[in-house]
Amino acid sequence: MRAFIAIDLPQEIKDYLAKAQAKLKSSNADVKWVNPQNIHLTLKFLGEIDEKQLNQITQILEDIAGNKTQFYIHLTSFGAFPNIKSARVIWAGIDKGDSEVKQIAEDLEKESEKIGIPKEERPFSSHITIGRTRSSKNRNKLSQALENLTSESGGFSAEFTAVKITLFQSTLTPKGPIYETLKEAHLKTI
Ligand code: 2AM
Repeated sequence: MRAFIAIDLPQEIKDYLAKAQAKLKSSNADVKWVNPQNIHLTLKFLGEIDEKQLNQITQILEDIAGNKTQFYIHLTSFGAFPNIKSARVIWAGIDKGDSEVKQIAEDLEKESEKIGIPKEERPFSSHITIGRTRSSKNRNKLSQALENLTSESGGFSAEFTAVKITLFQSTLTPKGPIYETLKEAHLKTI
């Protein structure tokens, strides 16, 4: 099965990101927006895993989560990869909570490599993907809209407590991916 590990977001954060998408949509850029219910913070993309690796990864999740404490994640900025002027992946960035997220991602990377999961070649950069461009149509308007949204962040930001890490199964369909929770591992209470 195809799987990945992520921080699932509370409903109010999904609603907040849906509002951000609505503001960015006014740029009329050619973007495939992520269904707000599917938005998450990816920690490690696993790709295809077998039953044995599924059991191993479940244990890894328990071990890592059991050693970490819940923490705050603060969303403030909006941007794009590879850069804001030529956006391909449009994201919400995280401010408070970034070092904790990175640490969990690094631990997952290290442990999953031991069970034969391919190593991620790109350096980890915490982000929450909210859309992917299909063409360069109106890319300048989109970059302006992303900058406006970030500068509004004094009044347009959100915070939540990360309480668990989730193993998702991802099934690709012509209508988009379907994500199902396979395992949730809770972080220690503050
Ligand atoms: P992204 O947020 O950076 O786009 C589930 O598919 C998640 O795994 C996506 O949100 C994506 O993170 C991440 N991912 C990493 N590598 C991937 C790959 N090769 N194919 C699909 N998704 C990948």
